[in-house]
Amino acid sequence: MKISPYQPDQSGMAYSVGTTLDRFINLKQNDFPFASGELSQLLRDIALAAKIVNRETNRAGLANIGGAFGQTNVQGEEQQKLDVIANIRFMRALSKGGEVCAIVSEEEDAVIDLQNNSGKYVVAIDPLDGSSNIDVNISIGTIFSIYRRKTPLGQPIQSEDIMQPGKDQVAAGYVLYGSSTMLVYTTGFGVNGFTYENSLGEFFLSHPNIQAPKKGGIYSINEGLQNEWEQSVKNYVDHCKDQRYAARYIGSLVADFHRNLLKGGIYIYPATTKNPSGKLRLLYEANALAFIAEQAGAVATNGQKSILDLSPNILHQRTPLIIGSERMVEDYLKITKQEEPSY
Ligand code: P6P
Repeated sequence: MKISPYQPDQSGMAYSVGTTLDRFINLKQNDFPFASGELSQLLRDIALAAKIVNRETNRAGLANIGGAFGQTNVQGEEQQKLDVIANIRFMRALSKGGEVCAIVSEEEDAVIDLQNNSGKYVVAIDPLDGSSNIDVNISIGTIFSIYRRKTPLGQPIQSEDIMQPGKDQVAAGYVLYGSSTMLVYTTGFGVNGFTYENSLGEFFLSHPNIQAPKKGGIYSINEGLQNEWEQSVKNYVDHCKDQRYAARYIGSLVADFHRNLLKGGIYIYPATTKNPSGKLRLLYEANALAFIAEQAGAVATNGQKSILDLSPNILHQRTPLIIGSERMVEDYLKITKQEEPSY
């Protein structure tokens, strides 16, 4: 039986694998009868910046833009040259695109007010996550969340427009600069993945309607920090070893998350003695991946609550992150006895 190249999505809309991102965005915009096209344009703006960062990343070793920038960011982390370049590229694309009023970036101490009081959207972004891997040619990524501003047009208000819980995201995604470059995103109607064709400068639909396996055999955690974990986390990792799960930890969140999303697995960055609130940031790392995870049938928690239900109190707030296949997160919660799973 000939297998149709057409894959019906959750809205029943049939589209072919190989559809360009631009055409897909237009098709999906039709799912929103009153859509003004502004979110569509914002997604295109992000894709444009991703293409540019992809080019910069691919030529880093040749263009002397690898290595350290010589400054530290608000996190106290040493900025790589590409961190700064990626931040500039996304800021510029979002500013010129005209749909955004404010940006929260891992690379910026404070909220960037774009002085665009007609912009309806707020973007929280980690322009280049895992950048310490750049110089050794290991996959890195961009992570982004999109919110509608809560206050009427005018200067955005941090407490209202910026500090929103993850459940209020209107879209979220990541770009994985790996053996191929992919953009994976959701607008709340499923998760779709697009692969970049360098020779054409286009993203093409390659992974329609991504569904995370309910079970998996991969666990991702930095076992070098074992002595900094609570005993309950050690108990879960021992469980993974008893189950003979594969240990896979790239040190690049987007790469670990993407593999676990497609193959089934769990990524854990728990509280440690050095980072008692966890290392990963709620606004521009955990929330976006949690939205994608839940849209793909997976789960994301801080050990006590769903990530998407956490209300941010500070801009660069950190959180423990346990994210991946539903049954594996369920086992984690049972074994660490931190929360009765409601899945
Ligand atoms: P550690 C990279 O700095 C990052 O934010 C994630 O991409 C990655 O999963 C994690 O931190 C690695 O942290 O402490 O294991 O080196």
